[in-house]
Amino acid sequence: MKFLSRLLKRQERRGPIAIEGRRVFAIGDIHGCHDLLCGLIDGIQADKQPGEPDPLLIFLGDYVDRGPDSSGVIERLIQLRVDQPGCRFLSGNHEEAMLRFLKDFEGGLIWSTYGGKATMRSYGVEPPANDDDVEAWREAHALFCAAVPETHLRFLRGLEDTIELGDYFFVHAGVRPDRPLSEQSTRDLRWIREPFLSDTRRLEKVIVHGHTPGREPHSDDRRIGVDTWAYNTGVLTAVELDGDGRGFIQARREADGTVTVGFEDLDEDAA
Ligand SMILES: [Mn+2]
Repeated sequence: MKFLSRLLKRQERRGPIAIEGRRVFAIGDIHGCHDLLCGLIDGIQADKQPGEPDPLLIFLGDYVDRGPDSSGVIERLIQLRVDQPGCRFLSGNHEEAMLRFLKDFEGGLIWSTYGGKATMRSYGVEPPANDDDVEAWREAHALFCAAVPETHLRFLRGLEDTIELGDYFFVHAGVRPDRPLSEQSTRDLRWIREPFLSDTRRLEKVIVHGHTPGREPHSDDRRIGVDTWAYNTGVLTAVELDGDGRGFIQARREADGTVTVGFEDLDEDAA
């Protein structure tokens, strides 16, 4: 009986699980920080134990814009999919905006105001100095379209909107709390902030997301937010889901430009 009661207690305390027997890492908004992405991937790989299956890597979107090397980030992610088949990639609102610009430059011009210029430079195209110079923009647009490789376009067009694993639901931005997870709009999944962030109702699954930056990652029984504003703070964060345990791994750019990686476990109560 003692054994049974202990077993029941254990079951009661069991938290949400993504995949039994395999670690899952969900990586937050990279925004052109190629060095932090490489550091984080190396850190995750170095932590792999002998005999352990490859962890599943889920990228939460916003690979491009603002930071210096969006093109390098996409190239690294494409390579990663070759090295570690099974990695999964969500679309952020910034990938949506970049694709829109590639398709329709006038409709997509707004993209240049929220980080797109840095992305153009990473592909070797200098954006016009004057935002109102439509002819210069038309020219830059043509150069940019020619500069983005077909492999990058295929990657951007193949991104997912949601990933469901066990008790977890992975999205870029969040979900509308009064609507079932199966009936969310693409717009909300990629753009929502409130009422998702502050709502207190439990959702069908724990939502893992990026999009809204904070100095520290967020973790409670409704949601895990891992956007730590990499292009601004120099810290890129991923959450590690290991059984019903939860922790964070961070790649940090030091003052001398080197990148260090550290793990941080959350105790069960905090999780
Ligand atoms: Mn975003």
